[in-house]
Amino acid sequence: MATKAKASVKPRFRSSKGPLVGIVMGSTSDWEVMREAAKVLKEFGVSQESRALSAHRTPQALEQWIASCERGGTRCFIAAAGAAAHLAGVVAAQTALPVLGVPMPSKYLKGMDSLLSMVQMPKGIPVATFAIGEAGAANAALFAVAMLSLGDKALAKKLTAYRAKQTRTVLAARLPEV
Ligand code: RP5
Repeated sequence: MATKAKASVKPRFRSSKGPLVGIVMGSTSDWEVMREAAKVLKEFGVSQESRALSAHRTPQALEQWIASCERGGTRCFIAAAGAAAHLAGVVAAQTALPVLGVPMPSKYLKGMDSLLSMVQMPKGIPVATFAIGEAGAANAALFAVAMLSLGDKALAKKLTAYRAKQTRTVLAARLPEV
């Protein structure tokens, strides 16, 4: 089964044909976490396509999707998987575009299996691995925005504004009375 999330608002930052960022996850069960990445990209107006495709359950469809994203002008991939999380490594094996990996929480080992599977890529094929779960999903998207900002002043401005707003929110927060 494939999940395809489309932003209701037309993204401002997009490639000519395909999504700027391809988000792939090993299962539809990962979507609750990975929607945090899609939400961040939507907030920045960056075009994305989210798909549930598995390295072991749908290997051919995964390969075809990566190739079609590349043809469409995708600039990086965010890949999320749980347990023996080889998806990000398999994506990285098939593209020279940056691959940002997000380890999914897992039932028995709480995502430690996913994290170690993903972060311990052998030398030569890198996967930039983020935190387990929602924070990792959001940060992978913010990292993608930062990379895209290198060639896009308007997007860089939005990222600076986002960070400034976050700073203001933290400084304005008051702790509850004892
Ligand atoms: C991985 O196995 C997926 O990325 C998911 O995190 C995990 C469990 O998948 P389901 O059994 O819920 O489909 O491939």
